[in-house]
Amino acid sequence: MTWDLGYTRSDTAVITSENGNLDLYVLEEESLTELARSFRRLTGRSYLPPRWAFGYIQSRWGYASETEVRTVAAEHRKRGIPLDGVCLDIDYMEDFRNFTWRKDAFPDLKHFSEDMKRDHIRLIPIIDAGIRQEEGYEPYDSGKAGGFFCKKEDGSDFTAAVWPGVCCFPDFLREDARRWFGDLYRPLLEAGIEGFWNDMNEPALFYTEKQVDEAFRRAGEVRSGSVDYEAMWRLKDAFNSLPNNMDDYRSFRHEIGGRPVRHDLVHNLYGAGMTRAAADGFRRIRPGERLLLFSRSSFIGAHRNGGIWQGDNFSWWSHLKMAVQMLPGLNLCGFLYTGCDLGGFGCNVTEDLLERFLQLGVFTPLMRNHSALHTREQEIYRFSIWETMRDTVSVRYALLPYLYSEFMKAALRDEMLFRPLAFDYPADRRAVHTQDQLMLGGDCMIAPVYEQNAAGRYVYLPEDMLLIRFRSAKDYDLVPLEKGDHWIDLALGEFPLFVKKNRAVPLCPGGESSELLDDTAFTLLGQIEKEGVLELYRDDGRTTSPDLESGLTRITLVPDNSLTRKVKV
Ligand code: MIG
Repeated sequence: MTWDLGYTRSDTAVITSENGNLDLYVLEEESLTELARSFRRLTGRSYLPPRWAFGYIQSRWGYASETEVRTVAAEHRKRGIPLDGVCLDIDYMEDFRNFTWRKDAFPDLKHFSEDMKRDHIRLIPIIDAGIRQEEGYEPYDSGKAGGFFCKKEDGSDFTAAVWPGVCCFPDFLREDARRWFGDLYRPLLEAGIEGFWNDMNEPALFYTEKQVDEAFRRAGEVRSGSVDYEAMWRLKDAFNSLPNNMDDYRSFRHEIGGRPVRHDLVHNLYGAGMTRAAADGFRRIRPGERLLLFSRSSFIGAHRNGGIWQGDNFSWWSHLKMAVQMLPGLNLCGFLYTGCDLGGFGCNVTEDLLERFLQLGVFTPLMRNHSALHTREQEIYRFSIWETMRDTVSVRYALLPYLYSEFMKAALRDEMLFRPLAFDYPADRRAVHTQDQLMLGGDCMIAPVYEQNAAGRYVYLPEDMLLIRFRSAKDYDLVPLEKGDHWIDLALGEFPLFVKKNRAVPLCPGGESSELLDDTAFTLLGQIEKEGVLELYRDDGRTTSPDLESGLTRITLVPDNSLTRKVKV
């Protein structure tokens, strides 16, 4: 499909589909908020992660052994940097084969994962879409026997190279193939794993044999011809077009209702199907449990089955801003459990950039520091300002019961967690054009710093609000501000949260893991001039059938002259 949104003509949107098929749904509502809700009512309730998934997660492409992961965890614990999870990237597998783990590096995964859980840290392994084509490797053998892989036109299995070498691709658009794939997670679940990330499920293809042959043929033409500038581009293109090649995507088929369907026509459903395969598998294998699942590729509808992370960003200031701006779009689609690779995935981060990324991450449901192989090591403890970063993460833990509550209320009421100001203040032209601040839940607004060397920023307040300028969970300023534009001083270790009048944000005492938080004693921060209510949702953090009403505690906010007060609930 092509979406030409004001590209050809700035006042016209043109959507064209290659095969002429287009189902268009038109939703009409009185407001953007209502529109978002009715879209979600149509597409289904958002995925609910377990509560521990709101903790800080450390990740890096390259962690290759139990010893290494234990060291990462210990460095956090030693310094009091809160931590709830460590991701295992492809390096934990045997030769990148899905559903295996290196016996030399992880001799007893079950024992290891249980040990980590005793320390309130979960392991979160990655699973890729491609299955290595290799007889004797169980997932390949069973997939082959079931005929579950995508096929070429001649009926043979489509293959392409990805990390494990030549791979076959499960046909996630088929019920029986999804069921087979979902069951492959069982050994990892039995080893105590409670969370996964699904990757490479666009599916990403490094190359096919056919395209390599073609590239060499084209390169050969250049070699024998006269050397000119066009030949140079042809040579370059021959090899640059190997990965994720459109001809490859056109060359394989899915089976839908017994009929073959070309992949490129259903491309975006592939990652969504993988997410569904995993989620359905979890429902069968662990009924009544919420497991963590987030995916790189997905689609409308699969927000019922898992979250997504924002993909391979870079350690760039512009990508920090972009991460802010991606949140409402994802929320609109129902993907509430989301966040970006904090610090940036590609390139080498600077310490100020990581700190500013973390300050955004304090508020995003997925708060994960992730970086690519060969980039600068990006764990908080690698940096001279690690104490500042630790204090920033500590704010997340003080806010965690509240953020979890806001998330659950949004999910169970089919609302967005992050909204552009335009949704809440449609008549306020200044608010409508504000693109670097977001409403968060029912009471708050965020306005992250996303520029290097900035000692603060301008913030537009669409109504009177209380500024909380955080330095740590215990150290913050409270400044009541009036509606309008304000310059807010925000030195490197400082970041703001704005709270509407007559609302309050509860801070718990904090802790090193989500499981160790006391969610019965809070400090309420807010400017209360007339009576208000704080609705705090709590549950066991794992049940799959949460009940909003019975989980809600209503805390009455009584007018007073103080900006803080203690409550027991
Ligand atoms: O080709 O597994 O987006 O998060 O670290 C790269 C290695 C494959 C892409 C993911 C990234 C992950 C990386 N993967």
